[in-house]
Amino acid sequence: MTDFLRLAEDIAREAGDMLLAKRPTMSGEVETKSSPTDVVTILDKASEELIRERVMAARPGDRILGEEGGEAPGESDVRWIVDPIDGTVNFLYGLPDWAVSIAVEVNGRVVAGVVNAAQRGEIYTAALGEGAWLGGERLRCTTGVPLAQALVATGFGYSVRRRAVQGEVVAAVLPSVRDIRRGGSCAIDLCSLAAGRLDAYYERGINHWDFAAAGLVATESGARLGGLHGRPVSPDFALCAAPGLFEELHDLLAPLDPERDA
Ligand code: LIP
Repeated sequence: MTDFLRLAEDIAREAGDMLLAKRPTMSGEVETKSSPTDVVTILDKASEELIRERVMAARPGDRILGEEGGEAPGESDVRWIVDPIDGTVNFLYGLPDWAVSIAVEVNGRVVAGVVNAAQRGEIYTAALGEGAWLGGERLRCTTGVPLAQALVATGFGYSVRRRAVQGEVVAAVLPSVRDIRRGGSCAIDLCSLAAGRLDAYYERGINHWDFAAAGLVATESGARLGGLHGRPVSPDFALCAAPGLFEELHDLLAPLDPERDA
């Protein structure tokens, strides 16, 4: 596990340094994906290429799932799950909340995760059963926060039909919580929760590469991560908070039927 974590951290650091160096001149070169607001920059692709090359050089035969390149087949029980830039819109606009996210899964279970929030100068790491860390500091999520006092992060998908429902849902949540944050990077939201900077997070429509590494950071900080009605976290729905607050927020969200699109 330590070897996986060390390798993932070295690679995430190298990708983050490359992105920091090239962003000022190259971030404007974009293509669109699922909708006109869903963008991929030339640097998302360059970052994923770099990560794939480094993983393949060190661990030939492992499988890799990446946001931009899809799944590369392989025989190994080990799969690397890569988001080369989570928070691409922030990256494009020069906002600091974007991250390189790398998780290592063994037999379908994430055992190590690294989130390099390079422009913040923060690298979050976690290993299964061994805790979550920001540099030398062990992370613990907030506990005992009632829903009415909770600072809750969420996000919105790129499709208009999904956003219409997400707007309704957040309008219903807002009067019951301290406040809402929309940071623009699922990975950073989950790491911020692990660091006690947020109390809860929910979102419909995030992908495996968005939450694989940061989800481990959050759970290793003591938070519960799951879907609605006892289901595991998935692109259908992600909810994360300390036990207690998780259930309170779940019971507010579930009747709103937030897994639908308009
Ligand atoms: C983004 C997420 C963000 C979410 C967006 C999108 P990308 O990832 O991290 O929180 O609200 O829908 O999925 O596209 O920047 O990798």
